[in-house]
Amino acid sequence: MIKKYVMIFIVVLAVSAGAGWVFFGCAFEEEISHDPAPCEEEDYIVIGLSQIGSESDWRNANTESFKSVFTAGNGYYLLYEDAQQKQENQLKAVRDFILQEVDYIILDPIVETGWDTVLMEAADAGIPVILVDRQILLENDELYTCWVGSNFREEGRAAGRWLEDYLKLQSRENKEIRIVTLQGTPESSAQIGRTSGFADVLSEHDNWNMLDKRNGEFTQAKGQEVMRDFLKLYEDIDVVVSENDNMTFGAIEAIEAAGKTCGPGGDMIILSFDAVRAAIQFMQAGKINAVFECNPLLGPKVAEIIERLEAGEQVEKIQYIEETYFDTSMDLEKILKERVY
Ligand code: GYE
Repeated sequence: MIKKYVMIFIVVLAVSAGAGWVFFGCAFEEEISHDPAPCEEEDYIVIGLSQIGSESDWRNANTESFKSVFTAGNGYYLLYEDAQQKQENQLKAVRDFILQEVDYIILDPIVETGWDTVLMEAADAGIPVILVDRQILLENDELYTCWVGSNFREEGRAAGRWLEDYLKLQSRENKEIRIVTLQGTPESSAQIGRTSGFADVLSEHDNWNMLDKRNGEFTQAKGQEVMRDFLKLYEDIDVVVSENDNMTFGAIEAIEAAGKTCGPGGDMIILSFDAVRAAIQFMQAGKINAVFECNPLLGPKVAEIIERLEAGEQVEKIQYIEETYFDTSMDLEKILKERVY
């Protein structure tokens, strides 16, 4: 215990920019409140959060969601590490959290494999690990407490089902449909699930022809680059499946730069995932056909789990977040008004 608080003190000194708020927060609280409880170190729940990076609007909303809930005011001390898209950085972050004897580790694993050893180390140290967003493949599921996130395969299937219905409405259900896919980070569960979910529906349609699938790294720049290549390689593309909104934004730029159009009534049908505000706006502008929601606001749910664990309760191992989809037939103005990310 002593060691933990010594470590926290060192971290507080070292990371003065990030942690300055603790001091200010405490000073401020002491001025306005006679109850100093939240500012005594031993009352903080110390969280180590290993985030993947900042590749997309989704990711930024997800980070913000955690930061807004794990505050000193709520009784938390958050150690935040951005892995800049590298698993090795995440492994190092988790090991640092173990050394600092945090109370909980929150890990958003960039890919599904390669975590067994480090999770064993966390288990040996008695630190519960909560997985968020992406999942991992483990020999031993006991190595993490629970997982909270989206059903990516269902998202992929929903996109496939939406396309089926849309093609029927256009009386194109028996025509050849030429499809390309911009994929997210290879081997991430968001990529694996969305690709395989869409493939489930594709396998039911002999006339759907998947021309190509390439890695767009979940970023706008790479999405644009890959779409530019697709447009050079394939003359007729009917559908673009883009495994996140930011790649979609890049793809739209490439499509328009090539003198083509997309969205309802355009040359290509665009299907996207995440449903961040900018994607809804692109739908309003008639450039995306449908977006399959992936909810990044996991902070409150994880805080609730931690409260239950603190109270000695059991929590469900796998916890899915509810999600929906949006298309241009809906009242997008209203959706945008209610949208917080
Ligand atoms: O769809 C994408 C991203 O893992 C669900 O990661 C997440 C994905 C999200 O950066 O935008």
